Amino acid sequence: MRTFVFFVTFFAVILLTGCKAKDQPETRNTQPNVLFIAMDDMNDWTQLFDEKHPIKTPNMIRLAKNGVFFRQAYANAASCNPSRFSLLSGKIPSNTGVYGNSSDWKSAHDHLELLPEYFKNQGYKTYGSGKIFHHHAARYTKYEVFDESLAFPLSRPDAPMPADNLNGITHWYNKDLQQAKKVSPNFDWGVWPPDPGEHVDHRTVNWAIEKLKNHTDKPFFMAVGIFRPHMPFFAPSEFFDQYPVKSSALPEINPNDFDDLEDESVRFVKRHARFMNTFEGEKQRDPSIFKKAVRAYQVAATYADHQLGRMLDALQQSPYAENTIVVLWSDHGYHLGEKDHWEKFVLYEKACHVPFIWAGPGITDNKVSNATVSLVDMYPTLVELCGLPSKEGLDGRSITSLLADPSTRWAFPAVTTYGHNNHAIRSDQFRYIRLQGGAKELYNTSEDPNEWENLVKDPSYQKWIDSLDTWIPAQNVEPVPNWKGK
Ligand SMILES: [Ca+2]
Ligand SMILES: [Ca+2]
Repeated sequence: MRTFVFFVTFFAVILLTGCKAKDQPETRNTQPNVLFIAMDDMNDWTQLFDEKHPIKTPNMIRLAKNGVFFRQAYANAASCNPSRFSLLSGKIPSNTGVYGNSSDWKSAHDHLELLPEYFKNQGYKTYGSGKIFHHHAARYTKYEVFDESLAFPLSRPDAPMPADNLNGITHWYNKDLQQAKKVSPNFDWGVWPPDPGEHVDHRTVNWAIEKLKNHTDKPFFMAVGIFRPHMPFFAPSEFFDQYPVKSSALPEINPNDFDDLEDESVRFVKRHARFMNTFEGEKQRDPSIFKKAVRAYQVAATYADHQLGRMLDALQQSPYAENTIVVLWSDHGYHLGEKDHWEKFVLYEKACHVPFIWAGPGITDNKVSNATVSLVDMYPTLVELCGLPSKEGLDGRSITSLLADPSTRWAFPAVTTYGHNNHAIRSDQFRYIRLQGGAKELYNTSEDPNEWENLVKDPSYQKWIDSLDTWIPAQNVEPVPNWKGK
C-alpha cells in the first residue's frame, strides 16, 4: 500500500509539474510581461473619476480596483501625434519639435529608441495592435518596433465606412457658406458597421487576444490601441441604447467664459472653431444636433471601455494573469463644448486630463494617487518595473515609488504643450497657461474645476505664478517639418 501511495504521489507530481510547465511558459523567465493599452481621446467625464459622471466605464473601474488609479494624470501634448510620440519616445515635445498632428516624427525618431523598440532590443517579444502611433506615422515606421503587428488602417479607420455621414452633416459651417467644405467622414456617429464584429476596435482586440493565446516564449510587450472614443463615434446599437437622447447629460458651459481672456488666448481656442460652428449651423436642420453629438461621445467611450473589458478578461484567463503589468492611458482628453470648444488642441483641463491606471506585479491594489504625473513618465517606469537597464536621456520620471505606495510625496507638476512654445503647468492646485505671444491664464482648479475664473491679474496669486513659471520648459526646439514635406 505504501509503495502504491508513493507511485501515485510520484506520478501526480510529474503530471502536475508537466502541466505547469506546459501551461505557464512565462515561468522560464522572471521578467513581467507588459500589456500597454491606449484609448484615443478618452476624457475625464467618466465614472472612473466620479460615480456621478454620466459616462459608464465599468472596466476602467475594475482595473483601477486591481491597481493604482492616477486621478491627476496629464498628457504631455493635447493632440494625438505629439502626445503619442512623446510617451513612446520618452521625450517632451519641446525637446523634439513634434508639436502637431502633421509633425513628421521620422526626423525626430531616427536617433531615439521608442518604448516598444527598447523592449524588443532587450529581448521582449513585441506585439502591436490598433492605434498606437498616429496614422501617418505608421506609414514610415511600418510598425517595425513590433515583432508582430496589426497596423492601424491609415486613411479610413472604420473601413468599410458608410457612403454618406450617418448623422446627416454634409458640410463644415463657417462664416461664408460659399466656402463650405465637405465634412470629414470622421465627423460622424451612429450604429456602424452593420456587423459589430467588423468594428475596428473589435478587430484590434480580437487580434491581441489571439496573440495572447498563442504566445509561447520570452516575456512580451503587447500594445493594444483602442480607437474609440475618437470620432467617428461608431458603436453597435446596444451601446446607443444605454444613453437615451432625451435624458443624456450635457456639460456645464459658461457663455461669458472668454471675458477674462487676452485676445491671444481666445484666438488659440478659436483656431479650431469648425466643430462648434458646424453644430450651430446645423441647429435649424436638427435642433438637438449638439446633444446628439455629446451623447454619441458617451456611447463611444462606453464602447471603448467594453473592448478594454474583453482584453482584461482574456488576460485574466491566460497563463499570464499574475505576471503582467497592465498600463492603461489615453493620449489626451476631450472637450464637449466646454470653453465653446470641441475635441482637443487646447491647454485646458478637459483637453489634458487623462485616465491613467496601472496594475500588476510591484503595484499595490485598489489605491488612488493624486500625484500630478504625466504620460512621459511611462517609459522610465516600465523600464524600472521590468528590471531592464535604465535608459539615458528620458524626460519622464519613474513613478514606481507611487505604484508601491501612492501616498509617497511627489513634488513635480505636469507639463502639457500644444504647438511651439505654448505650455500649461498643472500642479495639484493650479493650472497655469503661457502662450507663445505671452498671454497667460491661471486657474485655481481645485476650487474652480471648470476653469472659468482667470486669476492671472490678481496680485495675491503672483507668488504662485512666479513659482509655476519656473516649470515652463526653457528649451523650445524648432518644429520638425510636417509629413507632407511642407
Ligand atoms: Ca487622440
Ligand atoms: Ca473665464
